[in-house]
Amino acid sequence: MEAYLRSCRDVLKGCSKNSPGLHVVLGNEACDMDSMVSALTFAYFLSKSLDCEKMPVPVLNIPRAEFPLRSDSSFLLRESGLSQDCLLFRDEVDLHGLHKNKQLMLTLVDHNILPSADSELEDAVVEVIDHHLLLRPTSPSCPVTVEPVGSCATLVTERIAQKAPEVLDQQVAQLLYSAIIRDCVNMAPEAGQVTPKDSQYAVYLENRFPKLPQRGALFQSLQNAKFDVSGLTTEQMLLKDMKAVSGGDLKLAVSVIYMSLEAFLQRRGLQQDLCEFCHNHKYNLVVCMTISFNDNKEPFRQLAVYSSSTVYREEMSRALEKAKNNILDLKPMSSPYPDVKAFIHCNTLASRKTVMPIITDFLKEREKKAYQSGNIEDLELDDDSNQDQSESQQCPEDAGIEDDTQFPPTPMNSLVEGCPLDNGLPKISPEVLVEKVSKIASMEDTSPEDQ
Ligand SMILES: [Mn+2]
Repeated sequence: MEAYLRSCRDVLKGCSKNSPGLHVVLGNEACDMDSMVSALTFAYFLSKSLDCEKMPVPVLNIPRAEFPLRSDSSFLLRESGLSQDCLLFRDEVDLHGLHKNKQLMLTLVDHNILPSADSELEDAVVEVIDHHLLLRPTSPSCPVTVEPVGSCATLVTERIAQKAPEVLDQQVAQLLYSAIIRDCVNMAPEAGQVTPKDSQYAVYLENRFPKLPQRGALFQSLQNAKFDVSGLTTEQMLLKDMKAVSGGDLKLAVSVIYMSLEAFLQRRGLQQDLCEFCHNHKYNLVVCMTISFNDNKEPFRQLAVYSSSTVYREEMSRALEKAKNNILDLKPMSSPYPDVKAFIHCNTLASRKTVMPIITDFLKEREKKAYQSGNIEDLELDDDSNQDQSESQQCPEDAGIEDDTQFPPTPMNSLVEGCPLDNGLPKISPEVLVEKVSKIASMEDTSPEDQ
């Protein structure tokens, strides 16, 4: 496999305007072990099994500089005898440029929809293999394999086992097996990730490759590598396993943090770190999902919502607390910081895969409301600024009030009815804002979703 991966780098180097181009296999932006393994092994499978005009190459969907933060993935690579020098990262391949020259085919693994920054690449997508909630409209030109299994690597194993079992060797099997064992939490049913198909293909790999490391020991070593956050800065911890989502005026980061929330909150200057993180990466909100293990090795989840804006923080917290069927079962816990709301996640089965749809629904709902009301409530009331002048920790950039100086986007209904803001922004006085906010609050109280 290493020879194949090295040849991918050579193909990229020799890729000129006249060459046929690349068939890129791309994992998701979190670039966790599952995404890395699925991209590497599926591209390798394609390279063996297709008479392909465009060379299949795996691309890891993060800049190379971020790879050391994926401590479990780099550990697995070392254990499998692969060098990270032979990998290709997102900042080393100009996907948009290739696409413009009609030199790109794209297979998505471990995600099924491209983030908005990549939406132009959509018509290059020729296949999808994933285990997340299907968000993609079906199209006859793009076969989609989406099943709610514990690991995307299970679906890749299935494909290879069915179509080209000879492609599996010890090294490829070790990559796939590790990703499955890790995502399915050592195949423990109580962790709620493993499905019968995951077990079926884990056993298939064990039977064909008896020299694979023993399950429990493998899981423990991957776990140790993953939780090895010693020496990371808060920013690196937030970036380590992060997904970004945005909608309307909100851009937020959802980070999984591998320690207890108490330990995380005890880091010195944490609120300041979060504030700087938001400023540097242009987020208004951070949701930190911590995972730690109790003495019985059972997972324990907690969650924190940070924003320097009280409105954003409260809205997001409320959306998570009120998520349908109380699926997260959040119980508030105390937080040493005014800008951080902390919760215990009583449903320990709910991972980020459960939390993300709640957040995207929340963003969609906010956008819908903003359109309906001509965006007035987007002018956020920053009540912090009146309260505590001594808050030197506050990042002024993150306070919402300066949004008032910008024109909000034209509401949809202006296309037919004329725009309520055609004459510019209404004069906003504090009284008007208070009235507006209380009106919104009372509307929300009677919303059918709340009952
Ligand atoms: Mn996955």
